[in-house]
Amino acid sequence: MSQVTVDWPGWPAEIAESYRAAGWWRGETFGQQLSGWAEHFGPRTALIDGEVRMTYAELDATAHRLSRALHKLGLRRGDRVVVQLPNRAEFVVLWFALVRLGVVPVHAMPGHRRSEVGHLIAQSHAVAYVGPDRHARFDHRQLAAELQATFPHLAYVVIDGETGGWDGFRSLRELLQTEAAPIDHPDPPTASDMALLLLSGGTTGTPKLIPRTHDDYACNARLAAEICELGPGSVYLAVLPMPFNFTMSCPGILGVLQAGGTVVVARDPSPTTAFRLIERERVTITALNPPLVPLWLQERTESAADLSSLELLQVGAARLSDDLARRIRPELGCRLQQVFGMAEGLLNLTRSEDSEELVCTTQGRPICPDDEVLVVDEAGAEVPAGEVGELLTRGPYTIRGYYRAEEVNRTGFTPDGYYRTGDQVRRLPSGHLSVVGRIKDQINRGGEKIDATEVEGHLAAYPGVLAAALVGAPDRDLGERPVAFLVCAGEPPTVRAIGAFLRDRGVAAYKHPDRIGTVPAMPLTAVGKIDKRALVGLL
Ligand code: J2J
Repeated sequence: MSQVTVDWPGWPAEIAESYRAAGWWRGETFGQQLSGWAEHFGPRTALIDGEVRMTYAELDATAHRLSRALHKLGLRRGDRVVVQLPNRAEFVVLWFALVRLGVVPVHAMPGHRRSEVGHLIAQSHAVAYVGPDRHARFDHRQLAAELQATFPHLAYVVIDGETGGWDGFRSLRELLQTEAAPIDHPDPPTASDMALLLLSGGTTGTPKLIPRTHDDYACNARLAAEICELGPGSVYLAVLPMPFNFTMSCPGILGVLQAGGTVVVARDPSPTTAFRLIERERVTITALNPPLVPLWLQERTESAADLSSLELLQVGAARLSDDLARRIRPELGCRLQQVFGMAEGLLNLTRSEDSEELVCTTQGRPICPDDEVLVVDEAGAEVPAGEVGELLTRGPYTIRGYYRAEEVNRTGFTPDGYYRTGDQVRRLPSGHLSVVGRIKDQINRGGEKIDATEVEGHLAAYPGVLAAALVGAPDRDLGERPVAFLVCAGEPPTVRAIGAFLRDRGVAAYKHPDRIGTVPAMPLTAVGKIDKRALVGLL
């Protein structure tokens, strides 16, 4: 019997039972976990953001207070709320306040604009949007007003900062200060409920939402924390965006908190800020994407900051070159851990006991003994050991299907529940995976994923563009950059003109092509698809 809900396919009942019996799923919601942490670690520091320092007891009490205020506002178990906050303590407090109510945060990235946030709201049928007032020279109140005009179901807008006189917008600060009465008829979530919705990197042109349950997400964070040997003395610096799965739970914020450690917020990802915070707060672990690594190595040669507390540097989200990997320990004086993860679930980590060679040349191995991994050829048959194929996976924290996406789920997963990652890997006898390529139509811009089909849809709307294809051009700093190939009637547009056009359409800046190429006609493959390999060959 399959545990099927209308919105998303869960795990088959007997498999779910086996995950519970094995102890991967512990039946505790994040609200219950936070209460438990507050009991165990009460006076210890949970969260540091600039001059703000919160103990576990304070984090728990503040999240409780905000839960009550949000309930009073009208939010109820099962509602979805799009959260778009840059790195700050309020993100953590709000996240726990929502999940404790059973309200589902939909994780938007700070760089997302009208197109992306609008899709998230439409797809999740969100009732609320929470954003900053302004961030990175962008006014999120203006965006929220446009969104409310477009989506009648978007009943509430909550702004962290000045509401600026917009009609009906609520201030997060005021909600945090509200002393609302205890909730009359509480309707708390259960651990098998969807706790949050993450955004997939996408390949199909329409964004896909990833439903993660309390049970499976807690398993993800806890196992990662165990492998990273986290404890009450661990201090984690959140450099990458906090809503990113890597920063949230690999082990990230949730892994550190369940171990009784401290999360330190970096409000910007610059190495200068990070080095200052590492020295000041005696940070022991942090996580970067590959483009930040050379910046850190450079800063190390110029900065007198004391990094001696830093034990572990995690790097993931895109392929780290073996050469850069080998420089980390000698130049930064800390251990490297490679991280190959995905918001859909499966997480691979290198281990402290791994040889230097494995740590520098592979992307780790799965964190759970019940993670099932297959490496298959185009026909779906397993390839011989050591050969390259597509990675398929299922396990206790890997989804069985996207949220409200029945059609995509039919092709994105095998009939027996494996997620087709679209990543090409080689598996070593030790179980370590080496990521060698990708068969999905996605560009990985230094860790930021771009759905080629989605951007092509926008480009095709540019006046005079007859056909458009977005490809990844190899790049020394970012690994890949997006390049648009266009077939044009008349004069081709400039990169600037395309950038302005995409900005007007509300497309996040990281998706804008860095270069434009023109072709008289798109090269086609034997089956009549655009031959992207041939286009990359033209670069
Ligand atoms: C090569 N490609 C990688 C790596 C991810 C931890 C870390 C990263 C993510 C993430 C994450 C890679 N080498 N080390 O969710 O928990 C590419 C693969 C993968 C896709 C997933 C986490 N690490 N990738 O990056 O959902 O192509 O998650 O399928 O954003 O990133 O992207 P995303």
